[in-house]
Amino acid sequence: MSFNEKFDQHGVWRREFALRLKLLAGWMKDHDLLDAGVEERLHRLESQVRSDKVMVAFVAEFSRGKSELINAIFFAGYGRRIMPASAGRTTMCPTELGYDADVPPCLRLLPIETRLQNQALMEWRMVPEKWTRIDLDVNDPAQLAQAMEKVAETRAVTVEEARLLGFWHDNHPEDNPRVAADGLVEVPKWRHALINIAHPLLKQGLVILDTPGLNAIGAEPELTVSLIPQAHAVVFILAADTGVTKSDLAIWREHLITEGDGVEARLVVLNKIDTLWDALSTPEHVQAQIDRQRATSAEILGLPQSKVIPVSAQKGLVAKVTGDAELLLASQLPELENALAQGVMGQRQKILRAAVAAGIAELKNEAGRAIHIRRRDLAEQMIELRGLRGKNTAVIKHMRSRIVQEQVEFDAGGAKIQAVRSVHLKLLRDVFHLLGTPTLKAELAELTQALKQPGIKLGVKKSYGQTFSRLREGLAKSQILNADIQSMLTASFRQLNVEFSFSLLAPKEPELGRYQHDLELIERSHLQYLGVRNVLKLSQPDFADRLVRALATRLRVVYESALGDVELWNKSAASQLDAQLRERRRNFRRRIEAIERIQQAASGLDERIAEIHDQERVLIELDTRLTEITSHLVDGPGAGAHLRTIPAALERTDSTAEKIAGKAAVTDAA
Ligand SMILES: Nc1nc2c(ncn2[C@@H]2O[C@H](COP(=O)(O)OP(=O)(O)O)[C@@H](O)[C@H]2O)c(=O)[nH]1
Ligand SMILES: [Mg+2]
Repeated sequence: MSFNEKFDQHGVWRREFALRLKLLAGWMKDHDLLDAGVEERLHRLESQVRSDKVMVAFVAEFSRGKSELINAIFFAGYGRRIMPASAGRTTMCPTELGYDADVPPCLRLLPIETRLQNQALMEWRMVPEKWTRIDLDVNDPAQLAQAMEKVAETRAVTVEEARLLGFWHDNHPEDNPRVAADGLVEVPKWRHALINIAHPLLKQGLVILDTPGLNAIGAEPELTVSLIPQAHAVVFILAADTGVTKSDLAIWREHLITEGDGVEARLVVLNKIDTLWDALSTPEHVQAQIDRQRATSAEILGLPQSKVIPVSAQKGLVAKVTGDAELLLASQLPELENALAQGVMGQRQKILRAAVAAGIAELKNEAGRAIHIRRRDLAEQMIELRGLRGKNTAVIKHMRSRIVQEQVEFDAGGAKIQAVRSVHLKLLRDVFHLLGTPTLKAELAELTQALKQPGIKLGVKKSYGQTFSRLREGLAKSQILNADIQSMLTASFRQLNVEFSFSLLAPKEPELGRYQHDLELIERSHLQYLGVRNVLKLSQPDFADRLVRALATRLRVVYESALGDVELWNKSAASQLDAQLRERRRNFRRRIEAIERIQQAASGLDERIAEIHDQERVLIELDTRLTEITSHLVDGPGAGAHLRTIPAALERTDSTAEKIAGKAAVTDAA
């Protein structure tokens, strides 16, 4: 299966899932199972699946064939080159291809001069008016390709300007651009490009990042410390005609080597194998030469040979456009696509599905608990009513006043519930403080200060180390606080359960360990980046500033999602309390209503008992369906057959169920 097919399949699964989730939400609402905690969880699941992006980054030195490979893998369907990829017309700025339905098809370009200001790239994304916009006509591949040529534009500037923009380094003269006769040097005109087109794969959440060569990557710290490490797959490209050059190796070492997690997501491609094709040699001889190149490249990069995939992007593109199956096979492009599909997409799917399955399990527990409480209340009422059989009016009247008395006592106990709630909130406030933006800002302000000190270059590792150990400490502290809150909740819930015969169960506390892991990855990517030669760039104050800003935007994402987990946890605890209070109040009302009916008519008792029987049956059915629907939800793609059975199951209306739900809604409003 090719990457495109696998990605498509993933998209189908996501759409089906979103649809099923919507049906589930509607069904839950109809049966009054949608409390605030459940709703929040549904909402998160939906946005997690809907907004799931898969980013594939192509990183290499100039002219290795990144853009050509992108054309061949993703855009062959347009019948021509979309990304400029011909000698002398290379991408000069990082270019992201994606799809955002809120923006018309367009190319947006951020001027290179924005580097002189210190906002992070992430922040520039929020100010669309600073970008130059060119509308794209997706039905006109020629116009599309012509517009894309913009990413190859350059500007001539003085050496001083080039230095300010980050393209000139006195300590690395060999990497500097050539000075023309007029004393000017060529630098990219644009800093970053965003391409928005409704290509089928992009529409489903694929984001492709095409990067220029080493010089431009090095000047944009955010690329190295944020975009590339966060990509789900990074394709590093070598060319068979050049082998591994010094600058290839520099990119590999400074920007791509990762230990642990990242390894699976790295693909190394040996492109341009067609340059080794030779009509005068036997195919075996050519293959032997390709194998030799492959082995040498793998050895230099320190990888097993199997990790280097030989292809010809150019022949692959031509073969796809002309429908030449034999050439496509020879280009070996399908092997690369397969590796992307299995490795990258397979991994991504697994992760997303596991997350979704965990969320659904929690959802089911919470909704299941509500059903359980209702059943228990009915059972108790049943005992109460059976006890009234054959009793005279005085006993019935006494029963009524007992229920009223119970209700009064319950309402008086409400203060205890309030107390639990306010202790909970008070403790949470400390966690919110630890994980909040102001705290993070303060930590990073210290780092900025440290990096700005003259002569800091050697102490930079230490400053990073200190900042990150403080951040880790903060996270660890939040985790301890969370554990305290969890024990408090467990104890108070147990007590409330005894006192009010509730069935509260403290929801699972958030697992902050994975955010510790994120911090480690972020620190490592920064240190690796600074380790080799970029540390010298820190003598430029604005470079240090840009670096910290890049760090801040990445950390903010981590902290926001940690905070989100804590909020969800809090919401499910609070909404359990709310739900049980509400159910109990409703229960009192029902019991009193029942007694009143019995007082009014002799047949009232039997009628009410029959009703409770019906309601019990409905609840049992509700529970079965909840299990059914939630287990279908986590099925794999192509489980469309299940999807079709669900709406039917949901549509099957049950008059008694409706009566209960309807009645509940009315009494709640009262
Ligand atoms: N022979 C050959 N040339 C290729 C291949 N892929 C790319 N090229 C050429 O290499 C040059 C640079 O390609 P491009 O995609 O722009 O490289 P980038 O700078 O890495 O994006 C262009 O002239 C391409 O036509 C290939 O597989 N075989
Ligand atoms: Mg290019």
